[in-house]
Amino acid sequence: MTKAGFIALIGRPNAGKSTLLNALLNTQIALISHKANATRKALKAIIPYTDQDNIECQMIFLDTPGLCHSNKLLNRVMVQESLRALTGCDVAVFLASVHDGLQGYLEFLKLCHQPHIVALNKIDTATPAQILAKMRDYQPFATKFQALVPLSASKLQNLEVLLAQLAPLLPSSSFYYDSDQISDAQIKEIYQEMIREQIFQFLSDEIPYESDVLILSFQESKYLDKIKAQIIVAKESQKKDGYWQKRTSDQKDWTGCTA
Ligand SMILES: Nc1nc2c(ncn2[C@@H]2O[C@H](COP(=O)(O)OP(=O)(O)OP(=O)(O)O)[C@@H](O)[C@H]2O)c(=O)[nH]1
Ligand SMILES: [Mg+2]
Repeated sequence: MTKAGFIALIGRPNAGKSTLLNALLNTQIALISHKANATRKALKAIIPYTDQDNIECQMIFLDTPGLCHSNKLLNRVMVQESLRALTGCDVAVFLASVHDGLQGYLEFLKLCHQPHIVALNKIDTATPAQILAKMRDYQPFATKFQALVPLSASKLQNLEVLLAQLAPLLPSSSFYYDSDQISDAQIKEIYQEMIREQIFQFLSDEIPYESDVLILSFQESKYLDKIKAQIIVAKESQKKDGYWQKRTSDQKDWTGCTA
C-alpha cells in the first residue's frame, strides 16, 4: 500500500511558504523575498516520505501566493490561485509567522473545509516564552486543526515533525508522479522564478510587482546554462535603458538582461 496527496501551503504574504517549500525539497525552485506578494502561481514540490508504519508516501506540496486583501487585478488573480489550490487539496498547512496575530487564521478557517495543520514559522526569531504564548493563542481552535507545529523553514527546524503529522492525513493512493521527480515545474518556470527573485532583491518601488519575465530560449550544457530572457514592464518609463543601467551597473548577475 502507498499513500499520496496534495498539500496546499496557505498563509499571508511573507509567512515563509516558498522558503518552506524549498527547504522540504532541499533545493531552490520557488522565489523567496522579504517583500510581500512575491509568489504569483502555485508551484508544486514532490516529497517522498516513509511513515512510522513503513508506508511509502508521496507528499505533493503546493506553494501558493499569499492571501491578502487587494483590489488590484493581479492580486485578485493570485488569491484565486491560492483558493483553487486550497479547494483541490487533500490537506492544508496554514503557515503563519510566530509573530503574527490570529486574524489571518480566522479568515483561513472560513475558506478551508479540508483537514489542516497550523505551522508557526520563524521560531528561530522568537524566545521559548513567545512561542509558547502563541501556541496558547491557538488552543481555542484545537478542535479545528489536526496539529500545531512550531518550526523554522529557513533554519530547517522541526520540518520532520511537520511531515510526520501530515502522513496520517494522506489518503491511500498510488503515486501521482514518478518517484525521482521533484517538481512539476518546467525548467523554464524555475529560470523565470530565479530571475524574478533577483528583480525582487535588487529593484524597489513598483517594478517587482509591475514586471514579468519571459524566457526566450535556454541552452543547457555541462558547466553553464545559457538563458535568454526578456523582462516585461508595465510602463514606458520603467523601460528606459538608463533606469536599468543605473540600478544594475554593479550587479554583474544582470548581464544580458533586457527590458
Ligand atoms: N528568520 C526567518 N526568516 C524566514 C523563515 N522563513 C522565511 N523567512 C523569511 O521570510 C521572508 C518571506 O519568505 P517567503 O518564503 O518569500 O514568504 P512567502 O510566504 O512565500 O511570501 P509570498 O510569496 O509573498 O506570499 C524571506 O525574507 C525569508 O527569508 C524562518 O524560518 N526564519
Ligand atoms: Mg512565496
